[in-house]
Parts: sequence; C-alpha cells; structure tokens
Amino acid sequence: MKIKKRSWAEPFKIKVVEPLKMTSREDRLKAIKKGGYNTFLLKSDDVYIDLLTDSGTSAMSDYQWAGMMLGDEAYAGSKNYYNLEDNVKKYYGFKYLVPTHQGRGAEHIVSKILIKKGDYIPGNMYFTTTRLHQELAGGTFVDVIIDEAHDPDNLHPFKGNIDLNKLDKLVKEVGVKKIPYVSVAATVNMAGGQPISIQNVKELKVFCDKHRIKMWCDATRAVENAYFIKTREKGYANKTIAEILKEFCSYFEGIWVSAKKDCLVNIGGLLATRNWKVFEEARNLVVVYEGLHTYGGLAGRDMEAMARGIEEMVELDHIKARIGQVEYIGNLLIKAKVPIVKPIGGHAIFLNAKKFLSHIPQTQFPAQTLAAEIYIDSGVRTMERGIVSAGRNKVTGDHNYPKLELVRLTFPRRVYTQAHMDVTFESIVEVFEKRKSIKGMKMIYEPKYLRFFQARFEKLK
Ligand code: PM9
Repeated sequence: MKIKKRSWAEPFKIKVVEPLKMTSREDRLKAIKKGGYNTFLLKSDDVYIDLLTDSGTSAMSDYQWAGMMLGDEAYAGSKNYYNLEDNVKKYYGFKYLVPTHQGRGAEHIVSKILIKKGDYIPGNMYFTTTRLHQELAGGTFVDVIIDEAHDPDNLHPFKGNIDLNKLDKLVKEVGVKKIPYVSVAATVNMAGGQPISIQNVKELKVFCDKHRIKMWCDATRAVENAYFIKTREKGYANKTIAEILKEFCSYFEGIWVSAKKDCLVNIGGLLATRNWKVFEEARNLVVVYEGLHTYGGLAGRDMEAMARGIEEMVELDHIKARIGQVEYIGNLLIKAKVPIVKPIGGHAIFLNAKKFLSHIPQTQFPAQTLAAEIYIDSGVRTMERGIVSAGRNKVTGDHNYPKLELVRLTFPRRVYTQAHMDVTFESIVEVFEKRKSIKGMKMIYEPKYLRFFQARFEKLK
C-alpha cells in the first residue's frame, strides 16, 4: 500500500484521565428543558463532550502543574508575577504588565482608561464582553471589518481584516477626537475564529499614525492568528510562531488577553502596554477592581501556570495539532455538505444555522435551537453565536440582527481525541438529516446584560 499523505498526531501523551459520563436521550431531554434550552444552563455532569468553549478548559502540561507547586502566595511582589512579567516581555514584547482575574477584567480597565462618554470605538467585529465594557464606559462600538467576514461562504484567507475605507468614513463622520483607539481582535471570535493579516495591521498602523489614533489589540487568540499568518501570508513561512507573535504585537500600544485561551490556563488574564501613562492608570485601577498590581485577582500559582503556558503556546507542534484538530472535523463536515463557516477557523467550527435550519426565522432563534438539538442527540454541548449573543440595540431596544447566525463547536486545547471528533461529527450529521422536523423557540426570560449566558427559552409547538 502506498501512503499518500503522512498523518500528524497530538504532540503529547495522556497521564491523567477524567471519566466522561454517558447519558440517555431521555436524561438529556429533561436536562435541556430544565436549563431553559440554553446550553450555558446545563450542569456539566449532564454533558458528554463539552464544546461550549475553549475558555479555561484546556489541559495543563506536567510542566505547568509542576509550576503550580512553586506558587509564591505572598500578597505583594510574588516571584511568579515577575516570571509572568518576563514572559509577557519576551513573547508579547510589552514592558508593562497588569495581571487580571480573566480577560474581561482587563477589558474593563482598558475601556475605563481610554474611553470617554460619546466616543466611538471601531473594531473588526464585536465581541460580547469587549463591546459591553466599551459601552459601559460610554462608547459606541462600530464594526469596520471587511464585508467578506459577514459571508460564511466567502473564502478570503484573512476575514478578520479591517476595511480602511469604513474606518476612514467613521473618522470623517465623527472626527479623530472621538476615536480613542481602534480595537483589533486576533483572531476574530464572532466571525468564526478568522485571522487578520500582518499586511492589514501594517496598513492600519500607517492610517492610525497619520490620524494619531491609538491601536489596541485583543490578543486572546493571537497565537492562533500567528499560525494562520505563518501558513497563509507571504514572507512568513520560515518565521517561528514566537517571531510572528512579537512582530504582530509590535504595531500596538497595548493588548488585553484572556489567558484562558492561547495561554493554556484555567483562569487568568492580562493587560500589557508600552505606554507608561496607561500602565500607571491601569495599576491604579487594578487595585480597585481586581487586586494588588502584582497579582490582579490571581493566586501566585495561577500566574506561574500562565507564565509557563505562554512558553508552550508558541511551540509549533502544539499549535499545529490544535488547529489540525479543528480542521479535521471541519473537513469531515464540509465533505458531508453540512453548512459551516469557511475557511475553517482557529479555535472552533461554526455551523451556519441560518442555512442548516433555513425554515426557522431568526426571531425564532435557529442557532439556539440547533445547539439544543445537538445536545439532545448526543450530549455534545455547543454554544449559540447569533441573535441571542448579539443582544439589543442600545438606542432602539430592538434585537440586533447579525448576518451570522451560528452555532459554535469550540475545542478545548489538549483535551479531546480524534475519536471524540468522530462522535461529534456523526451527531451533527444525524441532526442535519432530520433538520426539517425541528421547530424554533421563543425567549421566556431575558437578562439585562450578556443575555446569552442566562436567557431561557421554550420550544414552539
Ligand atoms: N471568550 C468564549 O467562550 C468566554 C466567554 S464569552 C462566551 O469565547 C475574546 C476574544 C474572548 C473572550 C472570552 C474575552 C473575555 C475577551 N476576548 O472570558 O473574561 O473570546 O476571560 O475573556 C469566551 P474572559
């Protein structure tokens, strides 16, 4: 037999296992009904394969666990803080670090420092917590991502790119004084884990320097972005992930990071900048909202795990296998003609619920419905990323109607095997086969903020 293409495998072996619980269809029907047809309201005990999020769900390495034992739990000046500071400098390239309990802690502080009432914050598609903090600080988020990002079938290799014409239009409309910074996400979660190119960031930098606008980056999944730059962008194939990450970050005044993703930890976040004034203000605010500036709401051991996770996140074998797993199931779904967002993104597969359940109008929550149906079929937990996540227009109070109505299958890092991918794939195909019989839902409880976390639904008869 001639082998056409050699396979890759996970660059680790398993040392500790956590048993998974199998449930019956009846159990799952009861559980999802009790949880108001919202997968966030399920008990994890009732879940078989948990693809809700890649946030804080990674498996840590033995090197990270060993670091946990070296936690210096001093209130002030923990040595783990200094290890983290060294690695943030070495890998992200920023001199000043403020740790936070998780990403939104950093978003809160950055938004409070940079935004004043009446400002506009352009960005490459909104993210739920990011936009909310920008709004709570008095700003209005403006989407300036390229149009291709809103089309699930468009094959643009960098759908996270910013459309400089849209940005220019905003500058002309509101004036530079009302634009405190451009909010750049790498990769873009809500667009399907799509990357932004270095070329686009460089062009943005020229534009922003000309208009004296700052650039800040949500670098939560910037390592995945770096992998896409390496594999898709001219001139970067021979650079290491670490080199690309550092160059990428060099265009920004600062970053915020939810360390629960790329950095391979279960809790943690950070804000890093090269601007002393911003750092000083952030250091002042962090003691109000998070904790002292040398721990920001984290234990010393958590900071050590993060410092070590940062070293591991840029290893090529790791990131290749991580994205390879997403590509594996994505390609199976494409072959089975299940509609997904293309190109396949970094951290997740996004099912196109608008196409999958084309008979259900957006006001009956097709993505929310599909996530519930997949859970009922197999115990695989996914997440809605459509009209529920998009929330309401803060002026009119009506739903925001996003073009993308998606269900996200998000893959925790180093947790599941290829066999788990096969089981998940088969479940989605089964649901796809009987899609015509599926009915939509109505919302019966809606919380004020970030409604997707706690909203409740009922099945339509
Ligand atoms: N992202 C996710 O599942 C967890 C909460 S929202 C469902 O994708 C970006 C790009 C994120 C992110 C969280 C945060 C907030 C900021 N930026 O969750 O507070 O994807 O650590 O980070 C989630 P924290």
